[in-house]
Amino acid sequence: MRFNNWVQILAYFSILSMFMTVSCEEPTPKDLGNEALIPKPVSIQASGSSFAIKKNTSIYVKGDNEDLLKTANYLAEVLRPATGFPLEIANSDTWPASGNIYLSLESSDAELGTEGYQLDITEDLVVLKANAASGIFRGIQTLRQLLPASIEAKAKQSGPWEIASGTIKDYPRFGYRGAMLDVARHFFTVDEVKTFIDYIASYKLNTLHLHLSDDQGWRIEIKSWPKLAEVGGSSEVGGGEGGFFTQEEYKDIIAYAADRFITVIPEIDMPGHTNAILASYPELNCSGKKPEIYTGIEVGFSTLCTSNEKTYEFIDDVIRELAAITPGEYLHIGGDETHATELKDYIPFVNRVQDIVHKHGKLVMGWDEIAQATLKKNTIAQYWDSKENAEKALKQNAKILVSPAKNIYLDMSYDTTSKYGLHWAAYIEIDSSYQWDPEALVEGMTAENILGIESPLWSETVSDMNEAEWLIFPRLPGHAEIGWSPRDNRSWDEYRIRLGRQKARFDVLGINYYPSKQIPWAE
Ligand code: TNX
Repeated sequence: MRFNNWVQILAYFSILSMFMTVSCEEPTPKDLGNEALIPKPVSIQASGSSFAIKKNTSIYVKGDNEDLLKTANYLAEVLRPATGFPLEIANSDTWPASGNIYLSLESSDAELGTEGYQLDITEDLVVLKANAASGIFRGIQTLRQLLPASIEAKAKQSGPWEIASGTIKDYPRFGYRGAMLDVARHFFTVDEVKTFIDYIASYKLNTLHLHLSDDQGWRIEIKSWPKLAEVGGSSEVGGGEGGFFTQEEYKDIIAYAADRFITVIPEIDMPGHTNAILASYPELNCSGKKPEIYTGIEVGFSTLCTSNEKTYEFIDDVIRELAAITPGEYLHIGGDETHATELKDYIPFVNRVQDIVHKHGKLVMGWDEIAQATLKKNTIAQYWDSKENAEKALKQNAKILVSPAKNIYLDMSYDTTSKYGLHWAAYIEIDSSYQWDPEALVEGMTAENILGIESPLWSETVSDMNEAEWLIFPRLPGHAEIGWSPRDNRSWDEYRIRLGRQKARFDVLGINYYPSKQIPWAE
């Protein structure tokens, strides 16, 4: 190009700059199919463009469903800190004007169930549809991951806040996707439990199992047996001060979880794992003697006195109080590793405790050993170790919650150099924590009799959430994908790359993750 004079040069550059301003307003081309989403959605159709959240973007909700409004508020709270935008919430019965986000419970797509969602992203609008607010909430987690990782920051960031365009249709493989936190071996504060809830919510899990009692500590206030918290709550592994949740604190945890469409299942482990109970109330010990408070990590040495009527009065009181403050349908009765209880005593004990739980209006969940007893209707056996017990449960037509220690235990070390974790079941690197399938473990254990999967985090070796994060991340996202995504869509070679691209999110959130060499961590 040749310019003959300054006027021409100026004219050229001013037209060019005008063009550039206009083109900056043009949506950035983006590929929805190449986003690093975990868990991987059921189907993605990319349309090659993008939507941008801007300072005047509002979140519109259709109708006045209270739960839907809650999800809109949650979305606004997720987006406000980093964008610095007001993201007002408004009501609209028709699709809003261009530039906005629309949440609607009018999906008319039965396949989505209660947790599925459809996300339609165009240059003009983001429309998130579901059959229930729980589906909208799960879809919001997808939306979060479609935004730059800096959206997770607590302070204002520069943006731009672009979301690749296209359509995602998504729903879970299993109806139950859980994680367990052992607050008994080491106590975790209410705030730490809430952080854990936020982590599991971001990967679309829907159940938090709280292991509230064990040899080393009792963690829930029971008004009719106050020494449980006073004495039983005063210890933990390693001799720390322990702690317990008051009933009000427990309700606060439940409400926080419910706002994230997560159900809490409390566990009172019995008849074994009960040293903290016996130290609080020695009359529940067959010897009547008060045992020493226990701060080690052995298992299988304690038992409630199964032949003493007082034991069942105790259990009745505890279950009654717990049932009254637990909205979920299940109570977990433990039942594992009862090496100090004879089988002839264990079986009638488990049978009787199931009746007590039913009397207080709840259903029973227990570790796989309970299948040695007669499982009552709707009792769930949690398979963690024994195939034989899983088979016994299946023979009784019980459903199984799948938590095989050597695949899914979050407390197993990664390898011999791991600073936290145990390794009695296995060393579990990221590949082996991802490459297994719930339906390929036990003969006859298939989708029809699998309730879902759960990742237990036992806390013998971790004393706070920062340490726990090192075991949780980066394995939990893979478990979430096993529970949510269709089996045939999963491949380790592709997954490890997607996981590596979550690094920026872990960093912004300040997560203390294990930087496995198996993963190509993206800078
Ligand atoms: C086995 S899993 C246990 C727990 C331990 C865990 C440590 C299960 C039902 N019982 O008491 O904390 O191993 O990995």
